[in-house]
Amino acid sequence: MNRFDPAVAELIKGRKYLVVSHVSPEGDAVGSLLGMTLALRSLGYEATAYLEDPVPDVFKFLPGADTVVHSLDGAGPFDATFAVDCGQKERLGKGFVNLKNPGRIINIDHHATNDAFGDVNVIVPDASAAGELVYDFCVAAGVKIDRGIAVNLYVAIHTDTGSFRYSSSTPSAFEKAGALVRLGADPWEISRRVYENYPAKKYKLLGMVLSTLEVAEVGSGSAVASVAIINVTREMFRRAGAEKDLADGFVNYARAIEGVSVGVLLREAGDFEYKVSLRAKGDIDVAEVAQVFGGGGHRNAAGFMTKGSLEEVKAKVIEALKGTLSKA
Ligand SMILES: [Mn+2]
Repeated sequence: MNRFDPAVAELIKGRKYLVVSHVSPEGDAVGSLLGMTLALRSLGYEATAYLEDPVPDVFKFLPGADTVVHSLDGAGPFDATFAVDCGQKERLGKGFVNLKNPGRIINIDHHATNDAFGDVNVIVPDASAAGELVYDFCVAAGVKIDRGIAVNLYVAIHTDTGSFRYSSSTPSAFEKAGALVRLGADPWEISRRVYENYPAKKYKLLGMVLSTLEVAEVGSGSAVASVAIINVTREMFRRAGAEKDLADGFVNYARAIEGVSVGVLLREAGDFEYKVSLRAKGDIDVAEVAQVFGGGGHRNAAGFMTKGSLEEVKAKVIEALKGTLSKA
């Protein structure tokens, strides 16, 4: 018995499938979405790839990216929907939540905070990326992994492991990445397109964001942590002429500071509304902090949306971090 058998069994029942992933998609969302879509197509099924939000520019080179749809009006009925890299149904976006006929939902994910919203749930928190799970699905389903699938799954694993720097970089992540390189994924070509291909306006925006840096000591006694906070406003995006996804990854600059345990990026999403990204190094579980605010993620990387002024949101985050520290 393979943990993917129930997911593979869904393929016997139908011919028309939907593949979906989360809003604000990053490399693992897009890569695992497209890897799964191409895998289903290679087996002769009809597969529609849906993302509520646009494919970020850096991932537009991924094989199949030009076939992603952003509306499900009039789509379906589907025999089943494969949701990848997504912990909550709502995070798949309104277009999907409102879809009348998605069929059975096969939830394939690696977020420990996944609420098992599927009819079939394959949740593997040990996996470095949902891309690893799509790889396992391909093996279980007898998919011949071609270059297109390999490039997508390599990008999924490469981006979610922080280019194989994070603790999620398990032997299995390296082994699958190695297999994917053998199957046609070219590491330097992919790195060039993903990491050495930024528009100049991203750096203009980064300059403004880094100038907001504050480092604060949080907690007391033995439970003290250094927290680095940066923020990005709608005005900064406007001045840089940048789209919102150009701030993706900025939070890592905060975490990378010497002595800092948690990096925080506050992104102004609307009037008195912030998207908060948390990145930890060390023992603090930031998924726990995100859950206090109804968000989710991983131990080292989590996020949530919240209301309030910039100062109020900062204070709330620091308070929640204190709460987590005192329990650690
Ligand atoms: Mn992921």
